[in-house]
Amino acid sequence: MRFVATADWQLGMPGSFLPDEARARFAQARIDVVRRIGEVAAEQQADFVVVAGDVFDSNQLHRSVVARAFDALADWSVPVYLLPGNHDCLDAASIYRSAEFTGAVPDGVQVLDAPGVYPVTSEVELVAAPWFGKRPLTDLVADVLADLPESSGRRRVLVGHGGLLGIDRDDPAAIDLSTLTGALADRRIDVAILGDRHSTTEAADRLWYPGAPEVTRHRETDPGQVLVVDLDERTGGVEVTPVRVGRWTFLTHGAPLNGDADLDDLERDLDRVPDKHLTVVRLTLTGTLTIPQRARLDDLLERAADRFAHIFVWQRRSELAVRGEAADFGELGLTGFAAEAVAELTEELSGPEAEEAADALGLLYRLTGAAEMSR
Ligand SMILES: [Mn+2]
Repeated sequence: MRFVATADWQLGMPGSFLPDEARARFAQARIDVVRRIGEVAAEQQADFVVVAGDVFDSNQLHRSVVARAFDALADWSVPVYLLPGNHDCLDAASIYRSAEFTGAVPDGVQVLDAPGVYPVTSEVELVAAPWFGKRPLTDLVADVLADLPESSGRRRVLVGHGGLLGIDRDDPAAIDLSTLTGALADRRIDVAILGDRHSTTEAADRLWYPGAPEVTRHRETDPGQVLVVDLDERTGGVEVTPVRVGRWTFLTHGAPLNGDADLDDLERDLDRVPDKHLTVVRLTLTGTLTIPQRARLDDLLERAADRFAHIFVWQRRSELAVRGEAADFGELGLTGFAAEAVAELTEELSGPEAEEAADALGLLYRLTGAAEMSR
């Protein structure tokens, strides 16, 4: 039998780091990927889909997020099981208990709202460990494994959510890896699917984090996928195939900038990135530029911002100096107040306000240069 494993849809995630226009498209992308997961499940003739927590980014979401998610799920031909995770836990304010949820659940959608065993087909059952609060005081996966009833003869898929003890975190809710791998080794469960880590990860044999189907942060190394899991009901053998479903990309690009040739390279590298409107670029810029080169960089970044979903300089990892010479402005023939400002700012370049001075000089250069040229 075959199923699709996914997690961390984070529906309704605010994306507040994005410009308004991109933020709306980013939110829609998380709904669109739900449709695509349904298509993958149908194409792959999966028996069901399981979402291992953080289906919703929060329990406090505008009702349109639930409505749109349900519209997408209503088109699915494959049943889906939703596990509450830490972001969408089953607390008093749970989104799974809200009127907009309970009043409109599409056929084929089931919430795993209690720990324990859920028969899914004649051959397989889920062992679920849902979250009931943001800070559980125990390892929920270990708890459900400790209470596991005797085998029904069905193959068992554990569905949980959380980081691994000692690897991701050390809080009391962290999942103990050895308890879990022990249960896998002695076949109390056949495969384990966990949410929380947004990068697709094989944490141990038959123990997988599918990752977020649509990227959420730059630090994720391998997001944008779901897992097609083949479970041999006779032998218990497991084969996992990641399938790409995400459309957005968050990339980090490092550029040493020490002259016009480096700026040419940066311009060319950015130009080559596909699907710019679905790409967020984080730049680490190092080196030293002259004032005209700095002005060219600012102009280049402004034009890139028109094309990319978002592009920004990662200040913490960047160190870009500007080498100012009054001669840079010589050809512009500045006089009076403007010439004085240039002289003052150039001096500031070696002081504590160097960054602000470089910004100002770059801007001044662009403005006066542009004015000069249009004369
Ligand atoms: Mn998550």
